Amino acid sequence: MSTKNTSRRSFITDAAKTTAAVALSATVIPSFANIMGKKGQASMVGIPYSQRPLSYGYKDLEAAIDATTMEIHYSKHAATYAKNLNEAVIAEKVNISNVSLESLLGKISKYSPKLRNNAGGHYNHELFWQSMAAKSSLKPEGKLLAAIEKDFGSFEAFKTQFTDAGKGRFGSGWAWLVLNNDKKLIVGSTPNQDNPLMDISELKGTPLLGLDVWEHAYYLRYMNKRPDYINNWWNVVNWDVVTQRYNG
Ligand code: MN3
Repeated sequence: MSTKNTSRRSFITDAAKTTAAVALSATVIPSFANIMGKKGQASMVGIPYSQRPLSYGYKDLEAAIDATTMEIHYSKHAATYAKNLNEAVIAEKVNISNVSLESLLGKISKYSPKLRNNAGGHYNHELFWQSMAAKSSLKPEGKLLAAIEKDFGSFEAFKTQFTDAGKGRFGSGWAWLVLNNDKKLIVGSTPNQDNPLMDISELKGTPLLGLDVWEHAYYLRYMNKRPDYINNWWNVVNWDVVTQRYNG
């Protein structure tokens, strides 16, 4: 009884420390590029996974997503994935100073469902926020455009395939543009918070663009009309960032 209480108390203390560290690091460090940035390497020992600040305001994506949805999605849903990921890496004794988030995802089958869901949830949302911009060029240029035209026939054909992947994902999940191991661009989807970096995923490769098709991402404005959400979402895709990922 007393042992149980002690371990529970120490867990709560650890969790409180994590929460404090998140709050502290959010105040002190202006950008978390170093957390997920350079191939996800957490560069400072002891700093847990955190959300990067958005590069736009909640209202700025109104062409596709209303401000309330953005606020709840970023500050509640996605924040919870980051918080739960931090809890899970502590509980499962993952040394995040040694392991990038990407490589953790690559061997996610070794860990608990909590770690899988929240590592995926954190990675996917960070990628999603960065994949959008208030002003979109509406299509890529250069080498990425050429590759899309080569692998899908045309940019419009790619958009149709990607849209269909998002529409066709049963229940909750993500649609993806992925560079596979043969350096070919492919489109697909994953369930829940899985992603193409995970060893358990059928769709495999480097994610270049991801679309959240969970109802929490669109229901306030679009209700049951997921296709309308996807069609409008093309108006806020940040092709500069997607191109950087492709070139990288
Ligand atoms: Mn979401």
